[in-house]
Amino acid sequence: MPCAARGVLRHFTTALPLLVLVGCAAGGGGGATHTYYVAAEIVDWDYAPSGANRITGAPFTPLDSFVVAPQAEFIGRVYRKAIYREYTDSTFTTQKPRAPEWEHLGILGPLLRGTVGDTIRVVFRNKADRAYSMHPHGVFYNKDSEGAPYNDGSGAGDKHDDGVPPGETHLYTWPIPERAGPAHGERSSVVWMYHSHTHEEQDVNAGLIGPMIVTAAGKARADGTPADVDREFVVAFLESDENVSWYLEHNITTYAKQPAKVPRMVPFSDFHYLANLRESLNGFSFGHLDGLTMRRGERVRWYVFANSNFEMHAPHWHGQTVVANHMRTDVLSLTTMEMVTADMVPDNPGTWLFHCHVAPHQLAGMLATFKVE
Ligand SMILES: [Cu+2]
Repeated sequence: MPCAARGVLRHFTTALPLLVLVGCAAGGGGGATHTYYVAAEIVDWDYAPSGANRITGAPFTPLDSFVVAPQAEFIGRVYRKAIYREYTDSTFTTQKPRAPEWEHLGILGPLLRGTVGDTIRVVFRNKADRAYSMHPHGVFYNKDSEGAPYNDGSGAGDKHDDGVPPGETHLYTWPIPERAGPAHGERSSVVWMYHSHTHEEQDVNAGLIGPMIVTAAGKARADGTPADVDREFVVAFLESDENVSWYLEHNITTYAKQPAKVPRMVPFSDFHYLANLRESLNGFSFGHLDGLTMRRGERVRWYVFANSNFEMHAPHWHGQTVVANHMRTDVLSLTTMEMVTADMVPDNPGTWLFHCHVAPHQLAGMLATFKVE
């Protein structure tokens, strides 16, 4: 048993000592347990921090401005959101710094990782202002680790995970069986998501979503990364519908210059509604996603996924091709909550556009660049 975190603890409040939980990440498969300390917390998130259009290299145009500049009836580029962040231990006092190669995760929660046969355990602390949860895709969970409330007949002891109240802590346990790893003939690793599912629509649009990578048994390095890959990137094509975020009213009253003039409960076709559909890559619009840097000839694996609205994205790489779904292409098809793995061996140095090919999404800023050195 490689990790002291193995035990019978299921859920507990902050009042109980957590000293028995010791972080570990033995890696490499064969029954290791990986313990992560993840908090939900409130941030004021800037979708375009430089204040300029980094794709055009020019100031925002009047057309861009309704999504980037606070105006009488529009919120601008900063929104209050709830996001997942990783901490070093069960005291939840020190955020774990992101490794440079993972800074591009942006608004996404921490990367959780395991190999088939391992177990992922998440000590979840709700540092936000309302009940949230962690619901994983792909991996195995019992009812105390599903993170979703519905009429499933589970008893009171299996409900705490459904919506962890502010200030409380829950231990989610997610074994990684064979069926959570790559299928026969697939690549050496696959991507899954986790997200809050207490009120799925509002929670995910508020920002509570993150990635998880599972590597096939026998195909991982000691740190869990797939041994046949040099560089991994995770990019979420996120249409964040801020109209259904829990923080819409806060954002209107805080950021719109004349909150009283902002119409509430407008139909989907209304411009006020469209202006709150934030199209981003990992929470960054108009070229603000940094860190997509690789070298020519490296074996690069891209994991992409979409958010939970009427998503219809077409991730497109300029200057290179990828292999995905046993097919060579440079444009993927990505619908709601779809997760796709694509491999690239970049052969063409330079700075290249990486964007959604859906025209309205481009107009709203769903563009980034990547760099091949
Ligand atoms: Cu799109």
